[in-house]
Amino acid sequence: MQLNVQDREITIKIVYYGPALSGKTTNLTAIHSLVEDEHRGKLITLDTQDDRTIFFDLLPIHFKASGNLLIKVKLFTVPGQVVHDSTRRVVLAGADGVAFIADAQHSKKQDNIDSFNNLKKNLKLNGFDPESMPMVVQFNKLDLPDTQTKEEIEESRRRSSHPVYPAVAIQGKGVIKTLAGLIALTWEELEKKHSLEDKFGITRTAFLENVLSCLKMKDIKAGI
Ligand SMILES: Nc1nc2c(ncn2[C@@H]2O[C@H](COP(=O)(O)OP(=O)(O)OP(=O)(O)O)[C@@H](O)[C@H]2O)c(=O)[nH]1
Ligand SMILES: [Mg+2]
Repeated sequence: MQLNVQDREITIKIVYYGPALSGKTTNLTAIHSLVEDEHRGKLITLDTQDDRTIFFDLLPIHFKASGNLLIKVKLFTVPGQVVHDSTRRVVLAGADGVAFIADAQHSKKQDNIDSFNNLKKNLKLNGFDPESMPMVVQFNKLDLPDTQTKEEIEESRRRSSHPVYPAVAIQGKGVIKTLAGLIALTWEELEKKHSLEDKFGITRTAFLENVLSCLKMKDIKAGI
């Protein structure tokens, strides 16, 4: 996180992590089209080969919170292919929150587990404690056949210490809920570490209302 108390600016870094082809880039594309123009910058997709991320994607979003506080959120994706591990570690550095995008197809279960373990390893290598990193899990591609059932997702939710969200990112479904949930968690953690309420005079509730009103505008219109 970057804090600029004088200019009343906070920059938060969020990283979309997960196995190859789980839909990380698709989440950013969907967010780009769902968030109002005034709240987002350009979606930058760096170095792709056959639509596979080789380096990272970046989408900056921003909004004004009460008390004239400017919140900038930088959304990054990592490349999911196993071979790009060192890039994943670099992109993960300095993250304030992680959205783990799992592929809900039964055939991808092991890939999800391997990627989750890889995430924990890279968090540790970057000096983070995986337990205290704000994190949400998204089960994506629920439009496909042979994906995890509602009951299976419910079971994961019960067992997981992280909030779990269902999604069909290609249709924009679930992506805003995932992001809003993660921003809320991230704020709580940053508040603990940096006493943001004292510094900027903004309460958690006010912050969340600001985030939701900014993120959900088109989402609600689209009936998602
Ligand atoms: N059916 C379906 N396909 C999806 C969904 N989300 C993404 N896809 C497709 O899955 C493929 C991979 O999506 P990406 O977003 O590029 O995946 P990624 O996680 O960024 O992949 P890497 O960059 O290789 O790590 C693309 O063909 C997407 O259109 C979804 O919800 N349903
Ligand atoms: Mg990608």
